[in-house]
Amino acid sequence: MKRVITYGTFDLLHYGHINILRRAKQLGDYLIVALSTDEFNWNMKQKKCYFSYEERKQLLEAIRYVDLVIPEENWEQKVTDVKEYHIDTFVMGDDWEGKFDFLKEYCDVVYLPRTPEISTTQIKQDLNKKG
Ligand code: C2G
Repeated sequence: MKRVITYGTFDLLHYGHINILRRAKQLGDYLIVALSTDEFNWNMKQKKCYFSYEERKQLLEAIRYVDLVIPEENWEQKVTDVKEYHIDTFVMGDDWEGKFDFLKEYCDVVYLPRTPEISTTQIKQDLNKKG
């Protein structure tokens, strides 16, 4: 069984996220999503999430491509995660191109094209415009 992992905040879940989760799952048989906790988002990514970790976890667990959701609590856990979960392939959107190549020592590393026209920032801007 080929095991795939990907990481992210997935706040205001949108079809760009679904696109990468679908393609990540196509690379194996079992997809783990390491979901950034509220603390990690705020302390390390300066991201204030609209939905809490539990709410974002619930959303991700409802997606057919996702088999397991685990917490992402820090930048350093990826090597441990890859070993602990016997990961064959690490996947991220290509906005992270090259940033996680150190994992090539432990598993395949795949950067997939982002869905260009959608982002949480864009959604928030459009909603503000519509008033
Ligand atoms: N993504 C995408 N297309 C978009 C938006 C996002 O393919 N239009 C992808 C991103 O490239 C990423 C995943 O969806 O692979 C999750 O995106 P974010 O929630 O923005 O994740 P990020 O904040 O980049 O956190 O340790 C890694 C970090 O946790 C990644």
